[in-house]
Amino acid sequence: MSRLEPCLLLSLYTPKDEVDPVERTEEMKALIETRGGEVIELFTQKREHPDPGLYFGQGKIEEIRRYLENFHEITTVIVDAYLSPVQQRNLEEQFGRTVMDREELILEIFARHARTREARLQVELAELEYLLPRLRNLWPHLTGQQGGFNFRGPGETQLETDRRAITRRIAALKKKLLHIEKIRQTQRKGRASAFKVSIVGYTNAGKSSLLSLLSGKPLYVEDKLFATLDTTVKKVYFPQAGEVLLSDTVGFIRNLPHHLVASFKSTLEELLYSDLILEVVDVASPSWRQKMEVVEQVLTELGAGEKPRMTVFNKCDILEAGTLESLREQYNGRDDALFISVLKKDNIDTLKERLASRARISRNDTR
Ligand SMILES: Nc1nc2c(ncn2[C@@H]2O[C@H](COP(=O)(O)OP(=O)(O)OP(=O)(O)O)[C@@H](O)[C@H]2O)c(=O)[nH]1
Ligand SMILES: [Mg+2]
Repeated sequence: MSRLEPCLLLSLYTPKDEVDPVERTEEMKALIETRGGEVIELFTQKREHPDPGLYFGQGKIEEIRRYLENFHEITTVIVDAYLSPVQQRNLEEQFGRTVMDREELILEIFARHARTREARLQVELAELEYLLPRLRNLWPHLTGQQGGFNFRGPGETQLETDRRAITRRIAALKKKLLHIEKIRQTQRKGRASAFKVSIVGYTNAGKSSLLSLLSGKPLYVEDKLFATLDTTVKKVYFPQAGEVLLSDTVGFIRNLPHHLVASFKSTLEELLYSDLILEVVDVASPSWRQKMEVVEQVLTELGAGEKPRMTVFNKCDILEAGTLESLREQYNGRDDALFISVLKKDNIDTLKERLASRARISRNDTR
């Protein structure tokens, strides 16, 4: 077993926060674990707003610095926020450790999980766009010159060379992705007549597990965040409804880094071409309602908020019987919501019937 990398997690709470602090920490821990790290200690601070230079207050920085003096095995400090390039650099100087923010963490996970050529190109693009304003951070020993008026040291030159090379690579990546998108458009035309269902949901909800069960084909499923980054389309045959195309794609998370959203836009926009959006909710997660809101936001941003929808509440097998009962009552009589367990195959036949019935109706409508 490979050793987990010891990390320190830092969180700042401001009065504007909407997400429960415990949930936030749990999600960061899950992201860190997915990346192969382990949180040794958590430091938190309440503050009116983040400090523009250091993100945290000077006192807290001191406290963390003293802590790190005794824990040399901690090599990475992870901040549960999006840091500006300057904040990140200042914190690295203060702590003498690699400082990673939420965006870099998610980018690394995406980089590790990207399988197809398109996903790899998309992740590389997001990484380079993240890196570009941070290049200076990579050359602190060269660009740290003080006082020199209009002085351009060797670091500045190197920085310029790097910046140009990265800008060129970004342009090349965009071109390649555009080409892939064109091919996809052609494929889409070929599938225009089939009933298309897009499976969406928060990361780790059980989307791939469901697609695998419905299609009878094994798919990559793991108790990790962002296990899936590529769109997988499976043909499923439903008696009396014919062929239905089911697709599974990248999961959502709150505050998805905007570089990733931009890079994955074409993957996510596939949703717009579907006839039905099948939302999978991990109802065993304490914050499933908030996660549903995140999914709603992302769908709305993509322009898919008004698409026909069906919601499946998954992982009912690990829900307490009482909780499940009261939820069932709330959704009683709604044919667009279903309580299922992919693991125990509970209610899957009903789900298939409802999908088939939607496909049938749509087919008749278009005739
Ligand atoms: N207890 C329980 N676990 C489930 C159920 N369905 C899926 N899981 C587990 O949930 C975890 C995530 O499942 P995935 O299918 O990979 O989830 P996903 O939504 O595709 O996740 P990403 O691709 O990471 O966004 C896995 O460990 C599954 O075994 C269920 O009905 N009950
Ligand atoms: Mg998946």
